[in-house]
Amino acid sequence: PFLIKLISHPKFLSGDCTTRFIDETPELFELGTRQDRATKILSYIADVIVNGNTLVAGRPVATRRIEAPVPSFPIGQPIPDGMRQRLQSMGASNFSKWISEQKPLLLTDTSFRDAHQSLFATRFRTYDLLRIADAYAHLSPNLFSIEMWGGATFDVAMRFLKEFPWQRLEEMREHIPNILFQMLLRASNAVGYTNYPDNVVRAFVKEAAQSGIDVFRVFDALNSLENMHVAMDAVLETDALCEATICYTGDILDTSKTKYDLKYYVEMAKELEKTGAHLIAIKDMAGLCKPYAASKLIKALKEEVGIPLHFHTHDTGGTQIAAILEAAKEGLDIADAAMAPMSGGTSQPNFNTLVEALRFTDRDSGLESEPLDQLAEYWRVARQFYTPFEASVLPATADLYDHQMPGGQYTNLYEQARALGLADRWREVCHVYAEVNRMFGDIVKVTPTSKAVGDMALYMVANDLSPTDVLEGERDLAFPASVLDLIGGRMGQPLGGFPETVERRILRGEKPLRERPGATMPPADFQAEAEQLKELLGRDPSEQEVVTSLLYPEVFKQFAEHSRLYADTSCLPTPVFFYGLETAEEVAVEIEQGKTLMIKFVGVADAHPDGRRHVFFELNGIPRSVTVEDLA
Ligand code: 3PY
Ligand code: ZN
Repeated sequence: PFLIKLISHPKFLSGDCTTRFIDETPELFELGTRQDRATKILSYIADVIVNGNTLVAGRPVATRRIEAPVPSFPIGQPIPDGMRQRLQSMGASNFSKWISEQKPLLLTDTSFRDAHQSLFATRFRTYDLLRIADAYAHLSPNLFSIEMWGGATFDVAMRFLKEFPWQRLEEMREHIPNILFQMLLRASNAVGYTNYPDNVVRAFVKEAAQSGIDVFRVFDALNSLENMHVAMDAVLETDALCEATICYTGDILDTSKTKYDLKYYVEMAKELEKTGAHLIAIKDMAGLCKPYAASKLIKALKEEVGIPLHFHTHDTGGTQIAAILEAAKEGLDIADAAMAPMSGGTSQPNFNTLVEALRFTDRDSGLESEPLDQLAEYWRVARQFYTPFEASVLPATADLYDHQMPGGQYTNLYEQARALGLADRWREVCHVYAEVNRMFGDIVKVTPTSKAVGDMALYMVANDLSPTDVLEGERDLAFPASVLDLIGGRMGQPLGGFPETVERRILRGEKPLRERPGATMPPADFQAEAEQLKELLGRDPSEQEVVTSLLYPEVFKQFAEHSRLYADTSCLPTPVFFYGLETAEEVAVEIEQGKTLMIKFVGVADAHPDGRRHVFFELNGIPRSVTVEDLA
């Protein structure tokens, strides 16, 4: 292609064929890279056609192939200003005061993050998120925020969806300049499952704020304040809002329980306020904060702290829209909900009906329902692309309040149990999860501590172990790595510590860490990491890439390998990414803004004796073939 382009270039034809001409005519190379990218994308599609995508193998098939319609909005009209412009003009502290003065209940839409994390394993692709982005900017400028990054989205993007998570953030930002972007940050666990060195956490926060995050919801999985400071201080150095988070567990209505009582939460909120945080989140990750508990909690917090309160819950038990309404009555400032088709069950309560439930009351959100319903319709249809990941677990029974499993884990753990052949023993898994929690001293369970409790529960059920077998048995047991991390203190220290028998039996003589893990972790060497990445990528890495590789070295390496082989496959429509193309099907693939490839699948030849197959396409109307190895 380079030669064809060269000899057909007007300047070359006119006789100017010095080597300087080649140096000064970059488009010759551009075409080369573009064609290279096209070949890589074709290779990806060919591979999926021949070998399938392991991500969906053996799962229910999504049959929808055509795009989900997007709501219309006035084209060419400027994007209305929203909360983001207000934050930028007022600054974080004044904006926080402004929130406290608002009568309407402000609302966050979690559809872009927690809803799909909790309903179908975080599998929503950037492609489908971006398609609705412009409509959000135009139709719902008065949302408080969109929760759209962090939590599990970061690693799932690279690990399974083969996307660079920072690209999602930046592209969404380009399309939605007016609504606050919110992320979930696991304090020193950042967006991972284990504590990281302080300098990695700080660099991550700085990069995230620069790339477009406006609200950092910072929580620690054991509610350890000392573990939250590094991340929160880093947020406070940016212009973003620092939302200090209390994870809710137990039941404040049960006065026989004293570990996580009302006083515990009020004290924690007061401490968090002292840090200079702009907002406080009550993160009810398991949907345990029952309506009357929410009322009691918000009432007490409103009396004791001056900064706005943001309530996050999961509707696993089906009770939680009532919790939001009760909290709103007591002066809650902001609530989380998810677009109707992305709501309910292990996800957040229903945004659209919440808006109507508040209508004509003191806390009327003031949001119009019609545009929100149009946005909801998009999610209803786009969800059809994700049939393979739909969880088959049903809403929780009242045992939810005993096992206390977070919404994001509930569906995942069920899938893990099913994979181990334990689907019919799900109730037992839930029961053992509760027993593990009690055995570990009744801890806060949210990523990553919840993962350790879940891993332990599955391990015990699969091996028919009781707590007595674990604590008193003679057998040499190989506990899951996450359990060793948790009990070894490497996820931080729980209130009151772990029971000594548990430490002794699980750690078998290894001394647990008794202080903040980050305090003793050597700082990461960013320079050395950058040099290694230069070798891997064949170019200088970006700062985003360096911090990503420090967080997830192996996952990043595999993602880089995917990009080397197949270029950026995030531009493929979701049915094509999961299933390839059907014979004679043609799709338009925008590989960058304004550059679209028309790809038509023509057919596959029989396998060569060495197992390779030619796969035929038309690329922009011109026949092209690529060769793939048939792994069958
Ligand atoms: C996460 O950490 O990803 C969570 O959603 C916890 O609730
Ligand atoms: Zn959540």
